[in-house]
Amino acid sequence: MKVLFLNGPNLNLLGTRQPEIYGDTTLADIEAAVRKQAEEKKVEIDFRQSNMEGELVTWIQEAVGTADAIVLNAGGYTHNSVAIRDAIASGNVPVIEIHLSHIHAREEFRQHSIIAPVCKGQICGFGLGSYLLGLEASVTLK
Ligand code: CA2
Repeated sequence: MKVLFLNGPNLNLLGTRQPEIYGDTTLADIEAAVRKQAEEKKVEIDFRQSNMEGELVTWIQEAVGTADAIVLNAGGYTHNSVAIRDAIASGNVPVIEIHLSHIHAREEFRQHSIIAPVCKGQICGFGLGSYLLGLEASVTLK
C-alpha cells in the first residue's frame, strides 16, 4: 500500500513561527514520525510540501494509479481552492483531509473547508497526531 502525504503553503514554516498555534514541531519532525509509523504498518509513503497551488493539483492528478490514498493538509488552500477541490473530485484516489489545528474552533473563515465534501473525511486538531491518524485512516480504507 502506498500513501501520499501532501502539505500545502506555509507548512514548511512549522516550528519556526507561531508556535502558540502550531507548536514547535517541524515538518521534518512530522515526516519522521509518519515514516516510523508507516514502516511498522508496512506502508510505503511519499511526503511532500509545496507553496504552489498548481503543483499540489498536479501531484493529486498524478496520484491516480500510483497511490492508494492521499493524506492532505492543504493549508490555507483548504478554504478557497476550487482547483484543488476539482483535482480531488476528478480522480478516484481517496483523500483524507487533515489539519494540525482545530479549524472549527478558529476564525470563521477557517471553519469552512471547500475540499471537505470531496474528501473521505476530515481529521483536525491533534497536531502531529492528525498526520498519524490520517495514516491510520488510509490503512482502514484499504
Ligand atoms: O491547522 C492546519 O493544519 C492548517 O491547515 C494550517 C494552515 C491554515 O491556513 C489552515 O487554516 C489550518 C496554515 C499553515 C501555516 O503554517 C504556519 C506555520 C508556522 C508559521 C506560519 C504558518
